[in-house]
Amino acid sequence: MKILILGGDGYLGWPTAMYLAEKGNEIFIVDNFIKKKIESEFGIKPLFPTKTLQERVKIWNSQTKNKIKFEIGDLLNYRFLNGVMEQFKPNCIIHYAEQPSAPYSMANRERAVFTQYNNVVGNLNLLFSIKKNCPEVHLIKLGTLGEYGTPNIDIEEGWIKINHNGRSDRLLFPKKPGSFYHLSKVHDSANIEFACRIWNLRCTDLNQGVVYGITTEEINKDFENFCTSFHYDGIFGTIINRFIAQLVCKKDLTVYGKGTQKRGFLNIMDTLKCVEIATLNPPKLGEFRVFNQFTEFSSLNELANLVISSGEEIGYHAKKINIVNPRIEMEEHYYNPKNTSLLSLGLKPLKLSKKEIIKNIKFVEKYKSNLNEDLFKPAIKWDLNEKSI
Ligand code: USQ
Repeated sequence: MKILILGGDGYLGWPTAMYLAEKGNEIFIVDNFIKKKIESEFGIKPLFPTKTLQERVKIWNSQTKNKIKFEIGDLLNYRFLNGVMEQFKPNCIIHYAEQPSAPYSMANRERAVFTQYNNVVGNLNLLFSIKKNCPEVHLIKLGTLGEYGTPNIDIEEGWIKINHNGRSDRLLFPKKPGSFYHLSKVHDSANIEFACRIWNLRCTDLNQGVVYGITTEEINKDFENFCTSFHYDGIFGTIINRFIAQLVCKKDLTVYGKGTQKRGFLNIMDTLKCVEIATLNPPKLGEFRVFNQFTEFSSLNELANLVISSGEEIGYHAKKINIVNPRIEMEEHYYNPKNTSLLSLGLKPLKLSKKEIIKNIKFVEKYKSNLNEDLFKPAIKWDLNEKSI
C-alpha cells in the first residue's frame, strides 16, 4: 500500500512509519514539527535524545530496502497538502498530525484556540483534499477515548442505537470530553462522519486510550538512532510513562485527586498493530467506522500500585501521593467502554505486566541523568486564573 503518515515525526507517528515500511508498504511522512516548537515554549525535552527526522530517515533508508520519504509542511497549508496528495497518490492516510496535549489546550485562551484551529481546520483541509484528489482513499484518523468522557452508561464504539418516543435511530455516541484538546477530536469526528455521509468518503476513527511504552521491534534494532519522543513532563507525558520516570527518580508517583478515575490504555506496540489491522480491513465507501482502541482499563490508583510493586522487585521503594487534582474531571464514576472490534479483527493484546514495567524502568534508568524533576509537577490547572484568560 501507499501510506501517507501525517504527523510522522511524533511519539506514535515515527514508530508507525518504520513498522509499516518494514511490512513492505511505501511510506510518505508529513510533519510540521509543532511538537518541537511547544517543547521549546515550555523548556521540555523527550527523555531519550532523538535524532532529527531527516537523520532518522537517512539512517533508516541506508539500512533497509523499504525506504521512507518525507516532506516538512503543515495541514493548515492547503496548497502544500494538495501537492503531497497529487505527488504521492496514497491509498491509505494515517492522520496523527494534531496538537496532542490536553494540558496544553487548557493553559489559556490562546492555546485553546490554537489547539482547536490547528486540529479542526487541519482535518477539514484534509477532508477537502481527499475529496479533490483521492476520494477512495482510506482515512485512518487518531481520535481519543477521552472524546466520550465518563458517562454513566456503557461506552459503545462510536455509534449508539437510541429509542426515543417510540422511534429509533443509529446516532453518533454522545460525547462528554474533558479538555479543549479532547473536544477538538470530537469536532473532527463529527466533520469526518459528515464528509463520509455526503461525499461517500471512508474513514476509520480510532478512539485511542492512553499509550505507554518505549520500544517497538524497529526501535529495538537501533535504539540510539530510531528511538521515539518519550515524554514524562506535565504537558506531553502520559500517566504510566510519568509514573515510571518518577519511580526512577525516587519521587512520589503523582496521582491526581482520589485516583479512582478509570482510563483505558494500551502498549505502543499494540497501537501499531491496531493501525495495521485498520489498514488491512478498510471500511466500505461512505462508511464512518469507529474502533475503541485500548486493551485494558483500570483506575489510576491501580496503575500507580502496579508500577510501585514492579519497582519493588528490583529494589525501589516508591509510594504514591494523591495530590490536588489540577484537572476538572469525575473521580468516582461508572466506566465500561467496549473494544470488541479490533479484537474480532485479530488483535492479540499485550498486557501491562510487572515484567513490561521493569523493562521500561531499565530503559529509563540508563538515561536517568537526563530526567528533570521539575517537570513532574502538573504543569497546568484546568481552572484558569484571570491572568491566563
Ligand atoms: N494523571 C495523574 N497523574 C499524572 C498525570 C495524569 O493522575 O501525573 C491522570 C489525569 O488526571 C487523567 C489520567 O491520568 O485522569 C490520564 O492523563 P494523561 O495525561 O495520561 O492522558 P490525557 O491527558 O487524558 O491524554 C492522553 C494523550 C492523548 C490521548 C489520551 C487518551 O496525551 O493524546 O488522546 O491520553 S484518553 O485519556 O483516553 O483521552
